[in-house]
Amino acid sequence: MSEQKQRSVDPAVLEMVEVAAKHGLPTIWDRLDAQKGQCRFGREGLCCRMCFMGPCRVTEEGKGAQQGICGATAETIVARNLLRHVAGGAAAHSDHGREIVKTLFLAASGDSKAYQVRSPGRMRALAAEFGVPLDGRSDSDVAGELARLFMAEFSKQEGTLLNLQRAPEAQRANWRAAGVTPRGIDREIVTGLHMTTMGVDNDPEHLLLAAARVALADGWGGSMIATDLSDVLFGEPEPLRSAVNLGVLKEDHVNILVHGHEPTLSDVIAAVSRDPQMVAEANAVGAKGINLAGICCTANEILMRHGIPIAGNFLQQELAVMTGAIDLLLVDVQCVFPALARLQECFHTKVVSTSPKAKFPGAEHIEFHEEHALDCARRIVRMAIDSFRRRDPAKVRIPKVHERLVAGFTTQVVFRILGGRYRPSYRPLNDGIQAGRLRGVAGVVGCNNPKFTHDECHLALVRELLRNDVLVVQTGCSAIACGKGGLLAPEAAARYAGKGLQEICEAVGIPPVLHLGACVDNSRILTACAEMVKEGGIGDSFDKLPVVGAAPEWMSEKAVAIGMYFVASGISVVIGQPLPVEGSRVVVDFLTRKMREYFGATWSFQPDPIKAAHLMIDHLDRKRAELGLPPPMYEVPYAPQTAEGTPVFAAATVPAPSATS
Ligand code: NFS
Ligand code: SF4
Repeated sequence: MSEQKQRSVDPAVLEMVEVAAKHGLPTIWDRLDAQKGQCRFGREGLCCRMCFMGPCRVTEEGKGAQQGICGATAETIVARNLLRHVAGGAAAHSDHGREIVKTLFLAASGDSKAYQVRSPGRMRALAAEFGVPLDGRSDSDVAGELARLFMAEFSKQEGTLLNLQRAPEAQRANWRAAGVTPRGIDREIVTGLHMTTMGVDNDPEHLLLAAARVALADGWGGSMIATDLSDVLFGEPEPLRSAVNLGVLKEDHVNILVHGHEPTLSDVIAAVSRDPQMVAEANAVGAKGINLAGICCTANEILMRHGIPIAGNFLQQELAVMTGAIDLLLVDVQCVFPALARLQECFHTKVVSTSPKAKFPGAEHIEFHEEHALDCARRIVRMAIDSFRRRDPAKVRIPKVHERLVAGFTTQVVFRILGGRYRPSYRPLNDGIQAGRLRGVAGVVGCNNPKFTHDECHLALVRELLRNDVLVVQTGCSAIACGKGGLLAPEAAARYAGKGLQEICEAVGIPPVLHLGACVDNSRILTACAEMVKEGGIGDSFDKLPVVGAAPEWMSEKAVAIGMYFVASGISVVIGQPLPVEGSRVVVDFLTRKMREYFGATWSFQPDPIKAAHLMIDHLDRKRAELGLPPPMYEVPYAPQTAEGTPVFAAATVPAPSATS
């Protein structure tokens, strides 16, 4: 039990880990144990497999080879590997963005029942921003031109990305000076990969700057396009209430779990599962209805736009199936455990893969094509209904754990909620920071990683930030973690926030942690920062803003790309586990120090969440001092905290802060 306690701070997870043990089923934690003694060369970035004279393993000094067979040094190998990771992450986000643009084409053609422009207002605002003529043109006309404009961003051979015009001049000047202004998205990824192949680029700094350029093509390109056009197509999010954790599954309903990233399918499934005809078919097999829930970022997408509940984050995917209550698990791309399909041997759950890019042996593959979205969705929902009939009630065990949350914040929503309908503005936010009521803003994002106690770092870090009057914005699995921990509920401010942040939350009626969506929606943090700069008074470039980022439990290459585009955009980032670069002092020095000279920001590595929070708070205070802003308005009571000693979950067990503490 005590060993299991270390696996997660989420009681729903601990309950399911026992269920897994009872069934004799391995979980991600068991598979991690089976890898004990993970290779140090890999961890430190010192293993090279770029050609087949190798693989080569090197060390900077001491025992063993100090060069690869070709003569590549540790610093070259480490930098090359990092660039490859960034290219992988950027490719994932950007290919997702491309699918959204394709769907916008389809919506513009008017041939699709499933896809329409649900937010013409947002579309017209984007068109105006990018000089697409609007006068007398129909929505589909404008949608078509916008789709063409953004599709060209991927294959662009000349010129630089359109969205860069949203960045402050100081950032654009930094990029020009460093030679990292991103050109076409596909081009940057391909060029980056080319540079890493055997016998091309050997200069570590040059490789790392290329990594920054690839990452910027993700943040200001692929990811930002995915966010903007998803808002156009699927509707602009608005703050809404929902629920999170395995307790959202319903014993008496057909449960469909969507997992993955692209909203194109999950959005249609959300519509079809509410179709009265489908509900009637579910009733006919004895179910009270159809319950849709999500895992990972596709969950965040349909939460933001439809209020569909979230069953869990990254480390909960197989545990969700082990509840025995999932009739159908629908997956598309990214962050899907290959282990999932094997669970079909023990549970009735039907696993269905849908992306032409991702097949899972053992899963049924129903290739999803946007042109036939509704038919495809109906077929899948019917499969779920059929699967419900085979459910074994004896195996059903749904933890009675869930939390309420508010989500649906965007760069545009912040305008409205802060400034009101008649005077939408970032002024109140900037005022709050200027006066010191808010210390600053922190983006806390990213994955889970079984190397860390599940969710603990997210919760401990965010709670420490809140206590210190830092407004937190979130995406991805980190947002889900904090949702489960009760930090996204409206009453969280009274419970966890410092006095200044509490005042702001009460005045505006927001939780102290704003859920901005999926990981591609980290681009919302970039556009929100651009608005803060435009509003004025807290720094005229990103690197001057009292803003900081963190990914305490990251695991994905996508997280590396995200961190890199934040740092290259002037926003410092603190991550938990170090990047796989510790094998080279030159690379570590570049990331943690020298990047400041180029971009005004750096990476930091700090696995202890409380220490990480304090690094971030110190950073915000330094930025405030540099701007000549007053110190924070309210003193924060000293509370010695350690990661281990902090009760970070199960809100009921956490005493509300008393006035004297
Ligand atoms: Ni982001 Fe979303 Fe989660 Fe990590 Fe995976 S789901 S795109 S990569 S694990 S936060
Ligand atoms: Fe070894 Fe060089 Fe080939 Fe890498 S590129 S595997 S270091 S020989």
